[in-house]
Amino acid sequence: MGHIIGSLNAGELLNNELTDSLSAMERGYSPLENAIRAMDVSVCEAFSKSGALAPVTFAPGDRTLEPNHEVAEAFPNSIAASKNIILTAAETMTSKVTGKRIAVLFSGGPAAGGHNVVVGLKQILGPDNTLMGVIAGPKGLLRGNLFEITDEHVNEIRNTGGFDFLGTDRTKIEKPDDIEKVRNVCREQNLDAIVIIGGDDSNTNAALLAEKLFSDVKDDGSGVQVIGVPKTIDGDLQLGDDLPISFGFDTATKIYAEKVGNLLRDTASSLKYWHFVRLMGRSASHVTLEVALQTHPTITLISEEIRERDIPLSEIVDIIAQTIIERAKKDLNYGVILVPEGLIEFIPGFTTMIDDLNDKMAQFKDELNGKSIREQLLFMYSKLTQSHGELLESLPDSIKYMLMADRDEHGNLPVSRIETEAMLSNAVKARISELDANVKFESLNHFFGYEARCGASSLFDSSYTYNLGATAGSLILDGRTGYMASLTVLDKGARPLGIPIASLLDIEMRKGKPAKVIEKALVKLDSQAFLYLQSRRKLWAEYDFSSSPGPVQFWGPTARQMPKTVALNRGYSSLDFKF
Ligand code: FBP
Repeated sequence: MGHIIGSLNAGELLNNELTDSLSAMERGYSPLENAIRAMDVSVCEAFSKSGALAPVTFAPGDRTLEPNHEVAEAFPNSIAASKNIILTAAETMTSKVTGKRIAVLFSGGPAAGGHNVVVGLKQILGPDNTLMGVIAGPKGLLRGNLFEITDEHVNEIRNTGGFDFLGTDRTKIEKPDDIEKVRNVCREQNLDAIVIIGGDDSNTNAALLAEKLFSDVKDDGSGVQVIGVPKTIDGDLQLGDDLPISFGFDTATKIYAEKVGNLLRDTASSLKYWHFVRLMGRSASHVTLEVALQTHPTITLISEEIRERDIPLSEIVDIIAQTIIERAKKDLNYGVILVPEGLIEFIPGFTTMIDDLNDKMAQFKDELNGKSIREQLLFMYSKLTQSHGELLESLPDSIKYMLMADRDEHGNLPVSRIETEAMLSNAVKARISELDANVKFESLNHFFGYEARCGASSLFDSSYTYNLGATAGSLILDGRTGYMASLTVLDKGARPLGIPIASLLDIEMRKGKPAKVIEKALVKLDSQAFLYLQSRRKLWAEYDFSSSPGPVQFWGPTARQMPKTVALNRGYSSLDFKF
């Protein structure tokens, strides 16, 4: 009898060149990945001045950050040490630092390039220091789940996407108990430093750990250094010229742009569908803006604009419906509409309703426990203000249910699971039939999210992250703590920086309580990237001006391109990174 998972005789397949190479691929070695592993990444001059890769020292630069007063009081050690000054790479390190034990972990959502942070870190630390990998993110750190990273590991993970080498999670390290656990792990493992590779919330973890482990961890009274590395496909961890972009953004947007470019081609070929595409990126619309600049879709919604210009849902729907009707007059019954993942949090009325909901869910946590979603909703309608209750009740069930979903440990709404694109396309359909029943409108909904976070790392992300790893390692060897590694002037050689993390914290409401967190960088309406979109939008809506950038390129004319939004916002004269 045939077996459901295979009936071939394994013996027949052995000793065959094709099956040998296929089974090699089963182990995760695709020929393309092997070729990418072998690729050289660019090293910025600071690390290669002496001819070989060497760490650098840091000195105070000319930029000072202004911390929130309340935050400054809660982070006395970090603020006193950094004086809120951004450090800049000074010289090649001449003294040899040896015997340090450093742990590295991934935190939050995966992003391409994380593996190369580990590679850069390992190589800059050299053979005289030990790099330990923490399994499964902050949770693994609390459990003391560590192993030594070897040169063989480095060869295996070089230039590959994903975080699967170590795994990741979203545990928030905050409570005194957690800090004590980390302190104990540091003692047991004899650690001198921890590197946290993560986004805004993970770097908030890093700031707190740096403060709490500043001194008195080891028997001689010394502390454990903590360094952050800016990661997130969302691109919402940026700080002007001092931190042009988080890593992972470039790869993710290039992958989304390929898919959106393909859809634009498909729809201009088949001439009959309107595609509503929601793009990952959480609250900020950087991902959507970047993909729009790469592909020129028919309509691009930008959450920040909707909030700032106070555009209600009915008007968003009207704008889309009118564009569809106008195009129908030219027989263009198709197009692509980009919707940022976190749009729902920015629509006037929804913002305050979601805040109210977050507060009440935290306040009535015990009462909600054990209730079904329907019961929870009924309970909530009466607890929210009348207008918020009515708004929540008016929404489609799928949206309501997701708005009631558990927040993550950092208090974030799981926007990746809220089908805003479906809500919009249904509303647009209804509006079109009110305005002009003769207009042909067929829509398809898409969510492009998890597909891109672990894609093969772009050349930009591979190079950027290798240098971020080398920067993090240099900060450690230079004795620094509480800094985030960064690189500036990506168009002119790139220079390593250390940004004092505590100086970035602000007060925000999370789970109904004020929390000290790194503020998410949102799309600015006066930024060059947004203004560029603004100047082209009408044209892209009226005619077909789409561009199909194709797959992520590792060789060829566009291989060295950085994100367009970064080049435009930083005023670089070319799209190519130069280091
Ligand atoms: P980070 O901020 O941790 O990098 O995560 C980004 C992200 O990919 C968001 O774009 C998305 O909304 C979220 O993670 C999804 O989270 P999860 O992986 O927990 O489903």
